[in-house]
Amino acid sequence: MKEKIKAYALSLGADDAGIANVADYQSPRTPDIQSVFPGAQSMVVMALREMSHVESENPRIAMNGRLDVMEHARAMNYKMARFLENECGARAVSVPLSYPLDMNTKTMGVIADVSLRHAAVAAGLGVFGRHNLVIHPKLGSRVLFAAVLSDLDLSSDPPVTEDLCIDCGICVDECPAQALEAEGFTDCGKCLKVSQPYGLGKIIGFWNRFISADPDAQRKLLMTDDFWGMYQAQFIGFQYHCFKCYASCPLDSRS
Ligand code: B12
Ligand code: SF4
Ligand code: SF4
Repeated sequence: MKEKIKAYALSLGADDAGIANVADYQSPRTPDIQSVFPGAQSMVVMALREMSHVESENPRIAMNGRLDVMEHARAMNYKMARFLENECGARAVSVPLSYPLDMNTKTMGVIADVSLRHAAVAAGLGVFGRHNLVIHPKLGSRVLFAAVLSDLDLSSDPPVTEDLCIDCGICVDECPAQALEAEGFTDCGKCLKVSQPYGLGKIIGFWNRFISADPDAQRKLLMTDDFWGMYQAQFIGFQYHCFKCYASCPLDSRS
């Protein structure tokens, strides 16, 4: 059964796939998996390589490449959930790739329902590196993860035991936000300011300025780059402008 599921994942366009029993999914900050999907017993985790768009200094080209991967992953998740239900007799649900996220003032919108990095580790697809991202043994750092939960009782694939990160420190030095200074912790506030310049922080700041401005100043605020960037972000979703920790790591599929 496991081999059949993984072969199907590859046929959908995944670069690699692994399976984790939920007992091996250890993610202390995300909710209990049973509250996400009651009856969940395992997860199929798929790895997708990102192309060279992550190297682009043009934020539209970089983000457009990301949107392509996300659309592909979303279609893969739907097909995998259908396969598990139609061909394997399971109940299955797809995990959000990045969003929807629980946006609230307590978790500050940085805690997912299912942590895909911890899911990938549990499914034997990689290990954490100094950049706090998961490095895949063949694909390196430039990889996204997608997952589908099901009630199939499947065992976990063997974990990666090798420490893949070579501790060169390039990701730390290249981070324009200095968000990776402390080991094992990403300073989300710092990262977000740079990686999502039209995110919630910008929107709150903008509307705070707007409500305390007089009508003439309000009209001027509507003709600023900030407002126009926010306009575009509202239909793109999260709009990443930084991929440096990811792209600077020498561990990529070509190394
Ligand atoms: C919210 C979120 C963010 C937030 C918060 C990140 C964070 N601290 O978790 C922000 C906006 C800052 C962010 C930034 C980025 N993100 Co993001 N993000 C997510 C999301 C949606 C949820 C993550 C989450 O729940 N975190 C909360 C909990 C799980 O984190 P935690 O337990 O506290 O773990 C933290 C540390 O303790 C440490 N850690 C935990 N265990 C261990 C173990 C060891 C050994 C080590 C060294 C560290 C470590 O890692 C975390 C870093 O703070 C996931 C998708 C998903 N559903 O998982 C993508 C995801 C993590 N993001 C991803 C990426 C690529 C990025 C960015 C490169 C932005 C971009 N251009 O795409 C940066 C990288 C930032 C970085 N170097 O850490 C990928 C990572 C892929 C990979 N190869 O690992 C994911 C998995 C999306 C996906 N579908 O693939 N992200
Ligand atoms: S995405 Fe950019 S700002 Fe965020 S941690 Fe990585 S390099 Fe730093
Ligand atoms: S850039 Fe160097 S230190 Fe950072 S994750 Fe990659 S190998 Fe590890």
